[in-house]
Amino acid sequence: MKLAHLSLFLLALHLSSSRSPSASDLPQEELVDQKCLLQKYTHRSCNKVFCQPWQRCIEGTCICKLPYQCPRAGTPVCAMNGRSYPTYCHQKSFECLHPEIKFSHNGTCAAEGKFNVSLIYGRTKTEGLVQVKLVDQDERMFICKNSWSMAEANVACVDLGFPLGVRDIQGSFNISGNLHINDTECLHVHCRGVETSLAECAFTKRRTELSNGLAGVVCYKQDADFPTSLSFQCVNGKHIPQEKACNGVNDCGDQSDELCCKGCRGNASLCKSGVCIPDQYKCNGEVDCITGEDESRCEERKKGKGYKKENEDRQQNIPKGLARSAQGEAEIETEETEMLTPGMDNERKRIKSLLPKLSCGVKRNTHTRRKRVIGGKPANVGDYPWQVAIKDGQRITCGGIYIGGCWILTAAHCVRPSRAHSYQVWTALLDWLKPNSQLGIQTVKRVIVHEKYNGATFQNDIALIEMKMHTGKKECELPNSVPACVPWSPYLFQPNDRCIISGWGRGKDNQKVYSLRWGEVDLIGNCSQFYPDRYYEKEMQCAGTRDGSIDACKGDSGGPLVCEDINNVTYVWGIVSWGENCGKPEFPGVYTRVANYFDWISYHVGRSLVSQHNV
Ligand code: 4AZ
Repeated sequence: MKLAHLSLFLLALHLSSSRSPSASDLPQEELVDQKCLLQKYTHRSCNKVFCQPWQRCIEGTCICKLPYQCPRAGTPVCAMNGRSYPTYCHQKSFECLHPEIKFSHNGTCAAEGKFNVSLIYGRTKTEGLVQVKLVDQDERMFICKNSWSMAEANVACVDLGFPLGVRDIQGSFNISGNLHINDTECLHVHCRGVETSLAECAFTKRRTELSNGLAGVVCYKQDADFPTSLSFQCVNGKHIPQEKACNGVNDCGDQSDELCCKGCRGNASLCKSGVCIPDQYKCNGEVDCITGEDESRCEERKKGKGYKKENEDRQQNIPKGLARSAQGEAEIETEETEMLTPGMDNERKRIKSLLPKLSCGVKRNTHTRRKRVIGGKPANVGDYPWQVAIKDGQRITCGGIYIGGCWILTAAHCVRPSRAHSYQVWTALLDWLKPNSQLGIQTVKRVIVHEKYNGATFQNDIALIEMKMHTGKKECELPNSVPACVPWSPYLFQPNDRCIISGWGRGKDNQKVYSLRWGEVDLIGNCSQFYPDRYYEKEMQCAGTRDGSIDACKGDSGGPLVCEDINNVTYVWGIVSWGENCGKPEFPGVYTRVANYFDWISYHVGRSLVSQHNV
C-alpha cells in the first residue's frame, strides 16, 4: 500500500473509531443476535420478559393462571362480551384460557362507557379509519392520529379479530359518502400494548382542530404478505421491514422483533438480557428489563436534563403527542379534556403489586467486609449468609448454598443419597477449628442427586439436600442464614459480569484452609476454547480471573458462585464443580449453571420457595 493511501486509510479508521457507533449505524446483522432467534422468543418467553400478573412462568413459557390463582381483592368488572368477573385479573385469566370467549356476546352485564371498535372507509375489511361507538349510544367517534401508535393499533387489530396485529399505521382513506363526521372532537387513546381489547385502554375526549387527522390502520393478514430478503420474520409468521427489528416498538405483535438484540435503534434502550424497550419505560415505576436496570439509578437520572418534563407527563398518563402540544409545539389542543375511561393499566399494576414476594439474596447486616479459595480473602460473619459447609463424619468435605426453607444446593459429586444419615450441614460457620457462636448444625433428611448426573463428564453436577426440622418445629429455622435467590432465567448474568466465590477449599500451594475465604471472579464466555469437548455451554459456566489468581479449588466443590444484580440482590449463579488444576489462567474453574436447573429445583423444593417473579 502506498504511503498516502495508508495515511488516508488510518485517518478514516480513526474517525470511525473515535465516534461511538449508535445502534442505528449498525448493520442489521450486528443488531440482531441470529443464534438467539433460533429460540423463537416471544412476549410469552419468561426467560426474556416478565409474565403478565394473570400468567405464570412454567419451563420458560408464560401460561395462563387459573382464575382462582388471582388475588381476590379488587373491583368487579364487566367485559365487552357482557360477562362479569370479580376482578380484572379474573377476566384476563379467563380470556387467556379461552381467547375465543372475547368474541362471544353472551353475558348479561352492561359494559357502561365501553366502546365498540370497527374500521370504516377502507377498501377491504382489514383497513380503514378506526371508528369507536359507545356501547349505549349511537354517536360515532374517531381516534386522533397523534395518539395513535403501534401499541394502540396492535390492540385494535387484535380486537377486530386479526391476531397478528397491525401491518401499517399510516394508510390513507377517502372519507366519502354522506356520513357526517363530527370534526371538532376526536378521541385520544393510550394503551400499554398488553391489552387484548381497546376497551382496556384509556380514552379521553378532546376538542381538536383535527389538524393532525384521524387514526387509520391496516391490519395484518397472512395471505396478503410477500416476504422479501429484507424482511424480518416474526415468530408468529408475520413479516416486518428489517429496520423495525430492535427499535423498542412491538411491530411483530408478539414482541419477537425486540427480544434478540445486541443494540437498539431509535428511542429505545437495550436491557442486559438482549431486549429493546422504549425509552419511555425507563424510570416509569415498573421494572421491564428482567435484569432491572430500567428502574435503577432513577434519582440520578432525574437530575439529568430533559428527563423531568418527559417523565412527569408520563406519570399523569398524558399521551406523548399531547405532552408536546402542551409545550406549544405540534397542534393546538388545549381545550377541555373529558376522561371517558381510565384504562386498566393501573389495575394491572395493582394486581402485580399484590403478588407474593420472595425474601432472598439480601443480607441482614450491611457492615463493610474486609477482605480460602485460591488468592481470596477471609470472610466476616454475615458476609456470605447462604454459604454452608457439608460435613461427612469428621471432615468438612464440600460447600453448599442455602436457598430457603429446608433446602441446600450442592454439587452431585459431593453427596450420595445413601449417606444422608452421616451428613451434617453447618450454617453461619467461619472457622471450623474455632467455631463461632453463630454456628448452626443441622442433620439431613434426604439427598436428591440429579437423575442425569454423569460422574465421568461432570454434566448435571447438582444435588439438593433437605435438612431435618428440629423437633417440634414446622420450619427449618436458620437464624444466621439468608437464602441466595435461584436464578429463573439464563439471561440474568452475562460473560464479564463480576461475581463472588467462597469456600473452605485448598489455598495457594495446596495449603489447608480452616476459615471461610472469598474472591471476585468474572464470568467467562466461550469456554470451549479452554476445555474442548469437555465443556457443555448450557449446563456449565466458567469463571475466573485473567491471571488465574482467584479460583476455586479442592474442597470448595458444591459451594457458591454468586452474582449480585443491579438492585444488590444475590443469586446463586453457579455451583463449584470442576476444573483442571487450580489457579491456572488457561484452565478456569467450571461451575454448574444453576439457571439451567431452575425447573428441576422448583419441582423438588416447591415453586413458591424459589419463584421470585412470574409466580
Ligand atoms: C475439586 O477438586 C476442584 N479450579 C474444584 C474446583 C476446581 C478444581 C478442582 C477449579 O474439587
